[in-house]
Amino acid sequence: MTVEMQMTTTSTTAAPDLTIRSIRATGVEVPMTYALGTSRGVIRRAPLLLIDLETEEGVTGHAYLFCYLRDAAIAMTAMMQEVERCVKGDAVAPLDLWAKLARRFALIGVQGVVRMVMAGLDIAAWDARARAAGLPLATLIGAAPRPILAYNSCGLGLMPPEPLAEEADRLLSMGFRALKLRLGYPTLKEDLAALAAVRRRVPEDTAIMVDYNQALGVAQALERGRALDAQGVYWLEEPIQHDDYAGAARLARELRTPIQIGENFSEAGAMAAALAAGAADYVMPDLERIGGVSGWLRAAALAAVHRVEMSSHLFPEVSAHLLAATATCHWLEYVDWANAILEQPARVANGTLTASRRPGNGLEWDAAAVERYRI
Ligand code: SMN
Ligand code: MG
Repeated sequence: MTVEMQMTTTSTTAAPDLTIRSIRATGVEVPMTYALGTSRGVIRRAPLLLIDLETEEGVTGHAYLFCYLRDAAIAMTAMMQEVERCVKGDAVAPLDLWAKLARRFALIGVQGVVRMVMAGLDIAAWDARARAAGLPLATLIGAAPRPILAYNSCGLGLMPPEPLAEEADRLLSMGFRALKLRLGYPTLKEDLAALAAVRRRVPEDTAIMVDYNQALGVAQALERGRALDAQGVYWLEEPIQHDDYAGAARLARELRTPIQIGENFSEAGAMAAALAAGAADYVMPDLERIGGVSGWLRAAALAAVHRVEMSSHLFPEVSAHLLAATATCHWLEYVDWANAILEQPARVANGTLTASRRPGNGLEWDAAAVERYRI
């Protein structure tokens, strides 16, 4: 090929450079179809922060964050204004943006809501690049949208056995064959009763993951874990404080049920420490805590090297793209929380979710719904 031809090829296939014009953050609080009663409190409405990254070139990247608390959405909106001041006029280059902001926020620390808004920018930046390239995000990062096995993680919070079993039955619509049950009742007996009630109601081959949301001490986790070992639970999630890797390693060694952790990994470095400690059989990083798409890619590489199955935490729409490009792809956590404000909610078929095939990550706001639920 002549030099001239090479240049022509390059200029027609490369995505145009993008420059940040503005970042808009909009807090909404949407009703949830099923309340989420965890051992750490009940969530009935989902506070989300919608992010629009506008570029000088006219492409807009989208992302949303889950804020856990309504007031956190307000704090994160303010943090995002500081992010905007810092990166306005910069190229939409996610790795460079992360590095610049990590320097800017070194003193306050890249953690908590600071890290969450940085992840929001990263997700929106990758979306803008994928849109500009005319490719689904999964394709831009080297894979393609494909059906990812999902479990229904809506509901199944702490409640009496009868309504719990009813809810489990309803959650198996759309072809789901896997559910996540929240545990951490005051007694082991109640944990077992909740599990038994769900078991009795659902088909025998239904996978049941259980999540303690860090409710137990190590000794208690050993006791309850041994009892659960006889119950065929698919995984035992966050039984103890999330960053007690020595304790989790002991559980992983002594219990038969696989230990699942990861929604609290703070960037891939925390996941590296957890894996080095033998603290998990499975991992499930959270998009906004692991550092957005860029952080996810690092975590996926780490999981591949360690040959550990990796699942997602929340954000099913974007996670479906990322899991498609994850070598040790395991389960997608399905929640419907963003459906209320999305123009095209993620579609579940046959218990699987396939990432959007439109350019970008597929997130598009329903403007009327955003107005209705705006904080
Ligand atoms: C969870 C998710 C979001 C809010 C609270 C609890 C839970 C999960 O740990 O893994 O889905
Ligand atoms: Mg969890």
